[in-house]
Amino acid sequence: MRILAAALVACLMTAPAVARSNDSLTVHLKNSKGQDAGTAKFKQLKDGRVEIKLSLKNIYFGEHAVHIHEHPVCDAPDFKGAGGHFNPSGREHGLENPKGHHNGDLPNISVGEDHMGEATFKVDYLSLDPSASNSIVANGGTAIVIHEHADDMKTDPSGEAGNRIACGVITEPKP
Ligand SMILES: [Cu+2]
Repeated sequence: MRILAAALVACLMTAPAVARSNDSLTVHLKNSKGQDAGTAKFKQLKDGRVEIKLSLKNIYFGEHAVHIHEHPVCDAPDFKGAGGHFNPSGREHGLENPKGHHNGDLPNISVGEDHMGEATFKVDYLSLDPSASNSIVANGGTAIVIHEHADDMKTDPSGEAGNRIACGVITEPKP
């Protein structure tokens, strides 16, 4: 009986982390012309970080800023509806900012002459848990935005990254 109770407790403790439907989600991006711009796969890791695996296409050659923006809206061609950077922690912009940085700041991605780019980031300042204060799926969600230029990692609030050239809405997957 005691063994059974212990097993049950172990089960209850581990179940939510593996059984939640929102431990991972795939976001489809579109570019300003409405073309398929690839995917961003988000995964809540066991260590509390979120992994973001980008696989981009139909994006022009060069280094591009990648941000999470505050509204779950991707309105081509300018994607202004996505609003400003996702920033529940109320910090200034830039991964190299000594005062911290927006929750939506991510490293740049390098896109090749074939207009494709791959990158994987792991960050501890985002969450897929809808009840977390830094959740990217709470309140209807957020958006992942690719910019025309690289982020300089310091200029507040935009990182001087220029226009928005691709976007994907991040929402909680339906069970
Ligand atoms: Cu941005």
